[in-house]
Parts: sequence; structure tokens; C-alpha cells
Amino acid sequence: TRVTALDRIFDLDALLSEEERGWRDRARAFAAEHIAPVVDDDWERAHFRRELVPALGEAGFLGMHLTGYGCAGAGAVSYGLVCSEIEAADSGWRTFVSVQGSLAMSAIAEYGTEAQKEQWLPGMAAGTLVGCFALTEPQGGSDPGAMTTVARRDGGDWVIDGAKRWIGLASLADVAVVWARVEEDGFGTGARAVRGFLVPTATAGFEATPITGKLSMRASVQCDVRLDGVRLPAEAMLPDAAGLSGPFGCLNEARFGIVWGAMGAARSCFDAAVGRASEREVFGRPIGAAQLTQAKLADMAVELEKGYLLALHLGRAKERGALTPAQISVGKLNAVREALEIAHQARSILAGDGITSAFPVMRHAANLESVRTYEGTDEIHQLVIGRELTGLGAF
Ligand code: TGC
Repeated sequence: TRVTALDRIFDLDALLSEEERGWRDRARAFAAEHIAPVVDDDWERAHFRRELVPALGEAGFLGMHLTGYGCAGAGAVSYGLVCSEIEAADSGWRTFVSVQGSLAMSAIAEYGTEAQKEQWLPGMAAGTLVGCFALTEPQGGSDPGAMTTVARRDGGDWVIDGAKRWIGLASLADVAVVWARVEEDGFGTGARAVRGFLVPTATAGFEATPITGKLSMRASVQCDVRLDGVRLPAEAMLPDAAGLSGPFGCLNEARFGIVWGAMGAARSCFDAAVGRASEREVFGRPIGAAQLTQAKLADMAVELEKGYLLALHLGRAKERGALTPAQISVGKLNAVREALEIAHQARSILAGDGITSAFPVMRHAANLESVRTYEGTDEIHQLVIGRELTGLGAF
């Protein structure tokens, strides 16, 4: 696999185990073979390459942090490194890995019954089944506590009514993890609690419509979802998630992957800028020999190094079971904010060529706008950190 300018300077390898380097190298090779050659065309055509999903499963990347049920049981840092390499190719594909593994599979693995795990996890790990995670609603995603989707009991069944928006993969998924407010769940958790339900997407009343007109994440799919009288058996509910801590627990997993993933997109932009700076001549010499260009490259490299070291620090904490939501907010806020700044600086070094698909930079920049918004906006993470610092909630 290619050694990047970043690898040369930082020697992140020295901080990784042989197993972690193996995951990183396999993901880098996978992205180079399967994603990089086709992603510009897919992005242009707004095409999600569904047929790649089983290959991701075969590589072991889906739900790789989970144990059993065909999952790899890898460590947090290995998972982060894979997210980074996949997102260096395209944020849409890292989003797929996150939605499938961190959100949908984590929800089933953490909160599901043995029968639910047996039914869904092996196929999802193999990439023969796709899952989605339906939390956000049309009025906005920052306050899931305001959700209006409801699940009510009807005899032994559940009946769900409501709407969700920005749900990745919903139109392709086999199963949706749907979060809904229950009137009375019969489990003693009280009225109006939020519960999770496994909804096979073939169920009558479930309808997913891809959102069009996106100028970001064009090689992946996000949907509007309608749930009209979706009738499910009693055992469709995830028994071990009661309240918003259920979906938030899954968001913690996905946000951790983003801490690493956004650094991958940034590294791709950085590599493009370094490569071009040594070739493109202005005023009779490569622009990489200009002090202003070197200052930009140096600032980008500093943020990349800090971002990767922070990701690694959080990964080690996660492996010790010590990672807190506030720490994840620091990582997500920093990684995406700095990745966008790096993408913008790289674009300026590439000049006019930087706006074309000859370089990945504008695609990454456009994708990162979505990453900045989903899984908690910058502002939400600032407020989580602010609450940690002051003890005062300002939401
Ligand atoms: P509050 O409503 O008071 O707390 C509810 C319960 O949740 C617990 N909690 C957490 N648990 C685990 N991890 C976390 N990070 C948690 N954050 C909160 C909390 O302790 C409480 O538990 P309990 O047992 O006492 O009931 O909420 P809060 O005041 O703690 O949080 C407010 C705020 C703003 C931080 C939270 O609402 C938030 O994080 N909002 C942002 C939500 C978000 O990220 N939405 C975007 C989702 S992205 C998406 O759905 C798309 S997936 C990608 C795709 O499909 O493509």
C-alpha cells in the first residue's frame, strides 16, 4: 500500500499493533481497489454501488467491533483505522460502514434478544443484509427527545405511525431500527418512553424515498421514511433499550468512527495538495517552494497529526472502557471542523484544478458538510462540551 506524506512524517505505525496495521492496510487496499476507481463517476451520477456491500462484509469491515454472529471482534483502534481508510476514498462509503455497523448492528447487538441477533447480525456482518437507523425526524435531528413517531399496542402487536428523514440506506435496507415513543410499553419503563423496533422494510406501511438534489454524499443514499400503521409482532421491540440513552449509545459508536473517518478525508486532500505543490509551477518554480504554500501545508499537517493522535487517544480510552460522550464530542467536533479547513486549504493550493473531479478535494469538502451536520452538529458538540465544563445545560 502507498506510503503517504503523512505516514512519512508521523510514523503513526509506531503506535499501532501488528494487527491494527493489518486492518489499516487491508482497508487501504480495499479502498484503492474497489472505491477509488469508481467513486467520482458514482458521485457524479448520484449512484450507490450496492454490489460492493458483500465485498465489505467479506473483508470483515461490517460490525467489525462486535463479537460473535460472524463479526470480527476487532479493537476500537482497528475499527477507527478502517473508517479512516474508507473515508479517505469517500465519506459516503464510511457512512455506509457506520450506519450498518455502528448504528444498526450495534443497536441489535446491544439491545436485542438472542433471536433478534441470530436473525439479523450474521447476514449484516456478511453484507447480504443491509440495515438502517431511523431516529431523525423531518423537523430536525438535534433534539430526538422531541420525536413524534409513536408506537402503540394493539392486542399483542405494535403499530407504528410517523415520519423520519435523512435516513441512510433506508430504500435499500432489509431492516430498519426505528425509534418511536410508546404510549405504554408494558415493561414498566413508564409512558412516553422511547423504544427501538426492528422493522423489516417489506412490512406494509413502511415506505422509503431517496432524497434528491443532494450536493453532498452523492455516492450514498439518504431517505425520507414514512411509517403508516406499520404493524409488528410484540417481539419486534428491542428489549434492552429504554429511553434516549438507547439511540444515543449507538450514536456514540458512530461518532467515534467519524473522529477517525474525517481524518481520512482530510489526509486524502492533504496528499493531493502535497503532490500538486511539487509539480505545479508559478513564477518559474513549483508552488511548493513558495513560503505561503509551505505555511499552508505545515498548518494542514499539524492539524492532521493532532487529529490522528486525538483519535488514537480516544480509541485507547474506548478499548479500556473509559471513553465518555464528552470526549467523543471533542473528537467529532475537532475532526470534522479541521478536515473541512484542510479541504479548503488544499483546494486553494490546487487552484482552479481543485474544483474539478481530477482531484478528490471538492468531493471531500462537499461530503464533509454532511458529516459536520449529522451525528451531532458542531453546535451540539460545543454544547455537550460546554455542559461538561460548566455543569449547566444550554440546549
Ligand atoms: P436528554 O434528552 O436529557 O437525555 C436523554 C437520555 O440520554 C442520555 N444521553 C446519552 N447516553 C449515552 N450517550 C450519550 N452521548 C448520551 N447523551 C445523552 C442521558 O443521560 C439521558 O439518559 P436517562 O437515562 O437519564 O434518560 O438529552 P441530553 O440533554 O443529555 O442531550 C441533549 C443533546 C442535545 C446532547 C442530545 O439530544 C444530542 O446529542 N442531540 C444530537 C442528536 C444527534 O446527533 N442527531 C443526529 C443523528 S444522525 C442520524 O440519526 C442519522 S444516522 C446517519 C444516517 O442514517 O445516514
